Amino acid sequence: MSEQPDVLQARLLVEVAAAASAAALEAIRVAALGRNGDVTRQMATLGKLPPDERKAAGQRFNTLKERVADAITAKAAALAGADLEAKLAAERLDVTLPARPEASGRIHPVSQVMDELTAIFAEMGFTVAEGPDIEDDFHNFTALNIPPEHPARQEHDTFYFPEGEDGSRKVLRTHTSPVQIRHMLTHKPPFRVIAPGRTYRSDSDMTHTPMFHQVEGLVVGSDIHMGHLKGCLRDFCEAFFEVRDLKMRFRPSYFPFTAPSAEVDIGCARDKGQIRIGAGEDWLEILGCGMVHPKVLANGGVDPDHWQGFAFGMGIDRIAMLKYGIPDLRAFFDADARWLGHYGFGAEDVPTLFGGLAR
Ligand code: 2NM
Repeated sequence: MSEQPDVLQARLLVEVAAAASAAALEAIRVAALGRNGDVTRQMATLGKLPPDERKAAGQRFNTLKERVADAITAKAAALAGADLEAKLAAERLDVTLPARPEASGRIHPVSQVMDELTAIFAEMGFTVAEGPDIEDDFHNFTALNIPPEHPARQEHDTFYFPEGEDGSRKVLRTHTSPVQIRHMLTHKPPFRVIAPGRTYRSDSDMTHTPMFHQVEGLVVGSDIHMGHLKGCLRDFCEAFFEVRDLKMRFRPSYFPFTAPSAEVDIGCARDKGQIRIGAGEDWLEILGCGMVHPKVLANGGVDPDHWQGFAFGMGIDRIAMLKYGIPDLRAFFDADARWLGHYGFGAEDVPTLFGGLAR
């Protein structure tokens, strides 16, 4: 015995209204309007009615079907909205909370000093260049005017890789100069770049670690001369050590890749093992520099008849120790959380020239 259309419609609308999920609503739709659903089956019997009743009954079922279908559509939309509201409520975040209040990580002095010197040189128009730690003989030595039998290859205490199939041996770069060679080979002058990064020499004692950090700089332009070199390095040292009218001296020196070459000392005072920069009568060597050798420019694809350049290099670990009074180099690479807690820097204190290099 089937239900009267009014009763059927009322029951279905109540069921639709009570559906608690999209899945329950779909089950109701199938049970009512599906191929074997209550509405579909009843409509299939309309043909058996006498012709005068058939039309009115058919219209009645069509409205019933429309109302139930509309109710289902509206309910589906309401359920989807409710699902989204529930998901949003479950994933609610308070974006005004402080960022990871439990974080206690510190920035390593080497990273801090790299950020500081990058900020200073960026202000002077330098960009940062990078290259591989594993280098070939050409970029690490030959292009830098260090021929195969040159003593610098031994002096540099190079870490060599095993011979490759072609008999050549890769090296762990002994300085960041190969980055500058790569930059010259891929860029047209004029340019100013610094190359900070890891470097490697087989040397380990109180003041040397087999891996250490260097920054080198290269400026190539027309009519570049020693005066530019001296002005650039004075500006850098005064900004980095935060000393005005810093006492500096340039001593003649030798590097295969520069001519003339110089080593730079800054004025300091030493008392009881403590070093004060920018005061006193002592000197402290902090960097090497020079005018890039014409052969090195040519090896980098830069025409030495049209362009000149100056270059410099310094040890980052060493200047970090000097600036921040860190006594033992070897502690730099011990990954000791207490050491880092003491000598490290806050991640939010990003060095800038206007906001201060270090707080
Ligand atoms: C130093 C001292 C003097 C230097 C030279 C070059 C290059 F690639 F342009 F030839 N880069 N760095 C250089 C010059 C490095 O370090 C003590």
